[in-house]
Amino acid sequence: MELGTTLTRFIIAQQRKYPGASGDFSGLLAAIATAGKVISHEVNKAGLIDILGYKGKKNIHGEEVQKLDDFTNKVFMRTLSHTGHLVGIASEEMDDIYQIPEEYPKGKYVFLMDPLDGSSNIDVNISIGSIFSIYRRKSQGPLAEMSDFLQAGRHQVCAGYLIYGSSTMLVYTTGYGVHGFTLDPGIGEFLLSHEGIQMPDRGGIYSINESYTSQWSGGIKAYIEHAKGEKKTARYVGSLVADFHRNLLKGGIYIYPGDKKNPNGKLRLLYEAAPLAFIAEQAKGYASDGQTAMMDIVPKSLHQRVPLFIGSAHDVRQAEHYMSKIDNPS
Ligand code: P6P
Repeated sequence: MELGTTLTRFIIAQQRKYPGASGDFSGLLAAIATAGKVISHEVNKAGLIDILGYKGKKNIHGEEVQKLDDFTNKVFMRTLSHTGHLVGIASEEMDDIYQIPEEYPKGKYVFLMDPLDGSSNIDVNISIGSIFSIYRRKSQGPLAEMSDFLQAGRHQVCAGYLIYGSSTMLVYTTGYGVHGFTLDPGIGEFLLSHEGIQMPDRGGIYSINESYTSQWSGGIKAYIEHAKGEKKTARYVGSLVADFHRNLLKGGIYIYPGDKKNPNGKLRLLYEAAPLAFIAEQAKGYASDGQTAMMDIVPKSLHQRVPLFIGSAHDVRQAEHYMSKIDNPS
């Protein structure tokens, strides 16, 4: 498709090209795009209308100030609840699953999200993002059930992220490649800017927080030394979506490992690691927890954490090799 194609036109063309591609996603992706536009608008002027900070503060309009995480969560909930495609929603910002209200039409999918990842970076003007994942429900009844959400990443039907940076982009996959759309705020449209994104098999970048070196396993220490020996450069923004997006386009590996204190690391399986793993694999990259393919891990709980190794396939496999050789010698 020619660059500059609108998101809507691209989705319709995809449906024609791939009979398996469901038309349901056009409604869902349109709602996600709408949420992305609203959030982008707020994020880009956050410093002005003081929507940063914590609940209980009043802004210049005397309105209750919401944490940006709460604000973005509400924006997604409002735009997605009415689509008629969902039966339930899960979010990093909500302890339990949310049932689509009786008065709204319900559908056959469940939606999971980290509505605003990296929000601590917003007040220093560093790119942040929203990550989402969509599964077909397994249950049949009137209400969503936990089993609809606790599915391995391999069963995702759609995954993507919005990145609010020098420009706002929507990047997603429905299993037919990875495609990126850049928001033209002048016309309020997401326009095709990156069709069929493919991640280089080897990258020149490693992303990890080296302040935790003393807590790493011997295998991770050895791999990072190897990466330095290969002259990979260090890039770590402190915002997963920003680090992932750069590595997706340029090649590289992002690692958030488990350690002695937090054996499962910090990142969430269902709405951070699994959706980005779907994108990585669709872009010829790879993701694992250091041993098992991220897409094959069956979640046991909604907010389960998992170590994350994601990016260029060769680089992730090499990190796994160092860990199996040093941390788990057979
Ligand atoms: P640390 C942000 O809080 C986040 O979830 C990711 O976006 C980011 O990569 C990571 O945590 C940063 O964590 O421990 O390195 O500050």
